[in-house]
Amino acid sequence: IMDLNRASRYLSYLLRHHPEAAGITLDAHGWADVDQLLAGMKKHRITRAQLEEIVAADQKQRYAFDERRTKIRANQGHSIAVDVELREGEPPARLWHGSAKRFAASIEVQGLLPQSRLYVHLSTDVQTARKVGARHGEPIVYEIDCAAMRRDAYVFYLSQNGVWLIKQVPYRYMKEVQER
Ligand code: HQG
Repeated sequence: IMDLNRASRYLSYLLRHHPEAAGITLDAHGWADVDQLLAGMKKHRITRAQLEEIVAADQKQRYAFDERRTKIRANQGHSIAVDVELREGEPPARLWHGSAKRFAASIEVQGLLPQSRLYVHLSTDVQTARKVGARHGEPIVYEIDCAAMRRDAYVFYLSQNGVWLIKQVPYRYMKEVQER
């Protein structure tokens, strides 16, 4: 299990950020050839069956096979410019974003920006947002007024694995959630 966990993290790294590390390329829609990927995963050798297991067991459903199951891609989270054919969606009235306190001053000026990724990632509850933020340091959580953003014609996307994504969030739609 532990080994597959590490292989899964490496898979994220390859399929979202650095396919060249396995000597492979992604097509315009983010797809990698499964055989080439397996052959290129020299640091974490896994079998086709183990790859299937990682994809099926992934808690966040981060990966998807194409219909013929010859190609695989990450559903979201990329830093490289691929078009994973995100659908636009009508978000709930409020969503949350978890960050680190050390980014707060910058966020108050710039709002939320995708930084190294293609989109800003939003969470559907405060607890999840706090966990995401804690990956970067002492967490800070913001509530996003999605209803107001929709009235102002901002477009939200929902990834295949249910993550809300947006290009940016100006600070005027954000409110810090006081921890209790
Ligand atoms: C921050 C995981 C300064 C932003 C998680 C975040 C997530 C700013 C950091 C997913 C800023 C970027 C994504 C600004 C935003 N000034 N800092 N103007 N705007 N930031 O890792 O949201 O397990 O790229 O708040 O669950 O932390 O990998 O984004 O702290 O859903 O599938 O810049 O990754 O999912 O960090 O995480 P990241 P994230 P997986």
